[in-house]
Amino acid sequence: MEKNWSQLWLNYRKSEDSSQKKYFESLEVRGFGESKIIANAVAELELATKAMFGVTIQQKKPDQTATLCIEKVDPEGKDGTYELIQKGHQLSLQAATERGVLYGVFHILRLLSMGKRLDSIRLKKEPQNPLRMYNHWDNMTGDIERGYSGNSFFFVNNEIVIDERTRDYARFMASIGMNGIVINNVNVKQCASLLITDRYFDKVAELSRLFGEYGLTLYLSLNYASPIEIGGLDSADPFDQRVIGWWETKMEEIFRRIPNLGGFLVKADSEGRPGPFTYGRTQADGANMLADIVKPYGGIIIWRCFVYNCTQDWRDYKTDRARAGYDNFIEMDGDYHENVILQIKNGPMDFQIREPISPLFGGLQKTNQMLEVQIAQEYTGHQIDICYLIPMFKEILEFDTYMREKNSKVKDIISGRTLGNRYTGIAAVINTGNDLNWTGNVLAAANLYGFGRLAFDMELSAEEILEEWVALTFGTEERVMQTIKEMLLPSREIYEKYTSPLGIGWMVTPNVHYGCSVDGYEYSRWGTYHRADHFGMGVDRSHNGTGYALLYNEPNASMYDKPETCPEELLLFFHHIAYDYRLKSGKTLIQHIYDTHFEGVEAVEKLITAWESLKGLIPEADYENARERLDRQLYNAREWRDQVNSYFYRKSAIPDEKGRAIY
Ligand code: GCV
Repeated sequence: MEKNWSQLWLNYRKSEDSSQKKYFESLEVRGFGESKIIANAVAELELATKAMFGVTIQQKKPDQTATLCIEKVDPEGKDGTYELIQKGHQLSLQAATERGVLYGVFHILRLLSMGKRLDSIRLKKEPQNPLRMYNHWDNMTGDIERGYSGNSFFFVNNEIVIDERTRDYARFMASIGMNGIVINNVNVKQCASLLITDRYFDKVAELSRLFGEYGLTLYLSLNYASPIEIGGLDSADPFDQRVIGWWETKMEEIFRRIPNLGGFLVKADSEGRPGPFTYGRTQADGANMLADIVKPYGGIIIWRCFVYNCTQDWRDYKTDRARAGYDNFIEMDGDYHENVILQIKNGPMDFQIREPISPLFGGLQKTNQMLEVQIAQEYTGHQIDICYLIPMFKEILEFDTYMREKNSKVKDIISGRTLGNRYTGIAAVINTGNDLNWTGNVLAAANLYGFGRLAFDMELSAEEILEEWVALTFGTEERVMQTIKEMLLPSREIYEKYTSPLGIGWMVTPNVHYGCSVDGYEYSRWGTYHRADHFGMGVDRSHNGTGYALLYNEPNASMYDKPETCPEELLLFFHHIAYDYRLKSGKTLIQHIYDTHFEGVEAVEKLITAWESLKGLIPEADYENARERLDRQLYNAREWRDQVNSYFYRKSAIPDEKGRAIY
C-alpha cells in the first residue's frame, strides 16, 4: 500500500556518503534466537540501507566475517542498553536485551541520516528512565481530548483500528526509545470502560502483540468505578470484599487475555471521575488495592496526583488549587505499595506555559514517582502556535528539590537514582492524531521526537535534540538547520511573552484553552485566578497567603516566599504585586507587561519572515502547513497582546511609557 502519511524522522534519504555502505554488506545476529523484535530491527536496517545506499543487506556466509554483527552480551546494565563498536571492517552492536538491539539499530540509522560516519565509533548508551511512556487521551468514539491533529488512529466509532499506520506509529516510538504506551484517555467513559471486557479483548491483544514486537508495553487507563459500571455491584469501595473479589477475577481474565500488558493508569477523584474518596478512603487505599491484585501478573498501577477541588468559590482566598496535589498525597508517603507509582504533573496547576515544579517532587521521600508533562499543546498554542517544549522539560528535570544533599534533582528522582527504586520514569500526554503529518503542525513533531529522546537520555540538550530532529526530518542543509533552530529554540519564551505574564498562567478562553480571555476563569469554580485589582495582581502564596511556597524544601521555600528572591518569571504565581513594583530590569510590572506583549507579537512576525526564507528548501506541503499556522499564530498573538494590555491598562489606569496603541 502506498503510504500517504508522513514518515516523520524515519524518512530515509539517499546518502551522500557512500563510504558507510561497507558496514551493510552482510549481517550476523548472534545469541538472540527467534525474536519478533530482532526481526523488526533487521527489517528497519534493510529498509533504511536500501533507501540510503541502494544495498540489500545479506545474511553472512559461513566462511565470512559479517560487516555488521548484532550480538547478545551478558545482561549488564538496564534493559535497553547497547554498545556500538567499530573495529576493522566490522561494526558491532552489542546488547543484553532485544530492546537494546532495537535502540542500537535506530542509533546507527540516526547517525547515518544525520550524515555522520560510523568509523571509529565506540559508545555505550543506557536508558536513564525505567519507564518512558506516552499517554494518549484518545476516546473510543475517535475524538481526542485536547487533541490538535485530527482524530484518533487507534479508535474509530468505538472500534479498535490496527493497520499499517499503527505499525509505523510503533516504529516511531521504538526509534526514540519509548517503552510504554497508554492508548486510551484517563477520563475512562462509555465504551472505554469495556476495554477490559470480552467486547474488546481480542483487538486489544492484537494491538498489544504488535506493540510488543517493537519493545513497547501496553497500558490501559482504568475506570475506578468498573465494579459498578461493568460489574453490576453497588460500590467501588477498596475495602469491600465484594469489590476486591470482583477485581481479582477481572484481573486474572485481563492478564490472561491481553499479552504484554504492563498495568494501568488511573485518574481517580479528579474532575468528576470516581475514586476512593467517595467511600471515605485515601488515595493510597485505592491504589494499593488494585496494585496488590495486579502484582502476581507483574502489573503496576500508575496513579495520578491530579486531585483537586474543582468546585471552588472564587471569593475563597484560602483554598489554593496549587496546594491540592501535595495536600492529598503527602501524608501517605511510605504507604503506597511497591508496584504503585504516583504520576505527578510537572507543575502544581495544569501544564501552563510557566509554573513552578510540583512540591511533591522532593516532598515524597518513600514513594515511586513519575513525571507527567504534556506535549499536546493544550495551553501552549494547540499546535497552531509554535512552541518547542524541550527547553521547558530540561528546566523541570534540572530543578533541585534539595530532598537530599545530592542527587535530588527531578531527573534523579524519576530515574530512580535518589531512592534506588525501580518503578519510576517519565510520561507525556502525546500530541498525535490521524492527520497525515501526525502532529497538526509539522513543527510540533519536534516535541514528539524530542520528548522520547530526552526520556531516554536526560543529559541531551534541547539544542542537540533539535539538531537531530531537523536533520532527520528536513535533511542536513545548513540554512534549514540554522533557521529552524532560530525559530524553535526561543519559541517557548515567545509564546510566554504574548500570553499570561510572570507565571500567573491561564487567561485562556474557557474550555477550549486557545486564545485570550483574561477573566475567562476568574470568577469560576476551577481555582485558577489572577486576582487582578486596581492596584496589582498575582496570587499571594507566601506565608502571608496560602502558604504554598512553604511546601518546598529549603532553600527553595524561602526563595519563593519573598518577592525579592522569587525568580521573576514566577513572581505573580507566588505574590500579589503592585503595578508600579520595580522589577530587576528597572521596569515597573505594568510596563513589563506592555513591553513583553509588544515584543511577543514582533517575535512572531520575525518567525514568519524566517520561515518564508525557507520556501523551496522544505517540501511544499510541509512549508505551506507551517506557513498557514504562522498566520494564525500572529492573529492569536495580536489578540492576546491587545486584550492583556487593554485589560491591565483599564485596571491600573497607568499608561504605556512608550505611548503605543492600547485600547
Ligand atoms: C484528561 C486538564 C485538561 C483535561 C484533562 C485533565 C487531566 O484539566 O483540561 O482535559 O483530562 O487536565 O489531566 O486529567
